[in-house]
Amino acid sequence: MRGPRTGRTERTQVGIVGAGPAGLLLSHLLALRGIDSVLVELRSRAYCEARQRAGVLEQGSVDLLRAAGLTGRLDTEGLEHGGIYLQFGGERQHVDFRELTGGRTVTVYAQTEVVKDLIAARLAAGAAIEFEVTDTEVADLETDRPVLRYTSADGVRHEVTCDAIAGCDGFHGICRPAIPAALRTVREREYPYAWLGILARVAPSTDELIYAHHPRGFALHSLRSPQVSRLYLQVPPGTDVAGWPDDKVWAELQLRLGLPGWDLKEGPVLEKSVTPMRSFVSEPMRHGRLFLAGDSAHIVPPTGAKGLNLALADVAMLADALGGLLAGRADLADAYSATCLERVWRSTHFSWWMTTMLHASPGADEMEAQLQLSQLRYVTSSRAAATSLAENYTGYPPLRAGAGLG
Ligand code: RFL
Ligand code: PHB
Repeated sequence: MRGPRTGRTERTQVGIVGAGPAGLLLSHLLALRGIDSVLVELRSRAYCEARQRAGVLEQGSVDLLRAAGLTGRLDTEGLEHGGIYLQFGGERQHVDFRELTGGRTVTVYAQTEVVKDLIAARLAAGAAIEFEVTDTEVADLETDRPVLRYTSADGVRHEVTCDAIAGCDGFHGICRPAIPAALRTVREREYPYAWLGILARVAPSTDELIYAHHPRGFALHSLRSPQVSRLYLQVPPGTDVAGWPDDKVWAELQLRLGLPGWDLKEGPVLEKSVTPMRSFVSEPMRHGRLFLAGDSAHIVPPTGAKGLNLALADVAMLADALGGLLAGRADLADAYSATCLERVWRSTHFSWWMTTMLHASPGADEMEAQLQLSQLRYVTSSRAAATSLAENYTGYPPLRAGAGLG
């Protein structure tokens, strides 16, 4: 391997590590405030735009993207949903978010599309995004001139002096570990199951998402467009997709989602992958001039559809905090971690609650199954319990529209 070519020293206001939804939206929100940033990303643009992940945006996330001028395609292609179905014990019950929350909804619009829209908007504005960088490092975090170093795709080593650094580099990134271990507290739970997800070229068989509790394990019917469906199956952790040919996936989905008189339509499988399930929170989300946002600081299991929404909410808050800090006011930056963590813990609890209510734990006895079924019957028959689910799913507390824009 050749060493990096001659180093280059540069200056920006905010160095951002990671071009996922958190890093991209932060760079956009900062630009709206006239703040410069340099955004570095390990992967290629094509890889970032193709990665299949989340699908559900809270209303507050949609409002935030709209206020930031990013909803051109979302407004025409996003599918607004006023509720979900919970299926258990051979019944399918609707939870009506609009009615329970005074009109709040969620929007199905794939994370890949959010990422494409953000990359296009940043590049059109002439932003500095470096894809396919290597050897990213952050240093001097306890000074007011932290440094971001990386090697760009052409082999040149860069050293960028910043006023602040945003660690938006996901769960496996380098920013969280740059905080001394003695100053970090981690709370974590691994679940004894994973999700096998498929993307299929077939019209959705449902008008709203179906979350199904089944003795064979959890299943979810989600969607992407009038022509493309997204479906998930609970599988053991570490499952190899090679052991799940398409016909086996469809047969299992038919068993877990099936109801008399309802037809699950099948189609060609476009993508298939397995996702582990984890709850993880690392506190605090700030160390000196390094601020963590999104999956770099916290992970939730996907059952509550919260990960992407938390990432967007963090950077809305961070744009405000950095705007203040760069103008000489530290109050919002000082409050950043505690303010974000309140929402993070609410979503962590909600995601854990949805996950444990809906999945079959290996070795679980009939007692556990009956407790889950009782909870599901309660949530679909008590207005108070249904309202709690609806208020959390659509976003609690609702994200202030325009947050991050000053
Ligand atoms: P990301 O998206 O992981 O982006 C981090 C970026 O940082 C880059 N990176 C580096 N760059 C430079 N130098 C380094 N050393 C770097 N190390 C890493 C990475 O390449 C990457 O591009 O984090 P971000 O921006 O915080 O966004 C978080 C979301 O991606 C995540 O929370 C959601 O996808 C979670 N999630 C869901 N969230 C929802 O809100 N609603 C959902 O319906 C939902 N469904 C899901 C999900 C996640 C899933 N998977 C696969 C984990 C469904 C699934 C199956
Ligand atoms: C998705 O459409 O990918 C999706 C929807 C709801 C979830 C998780 C993932 O809870």
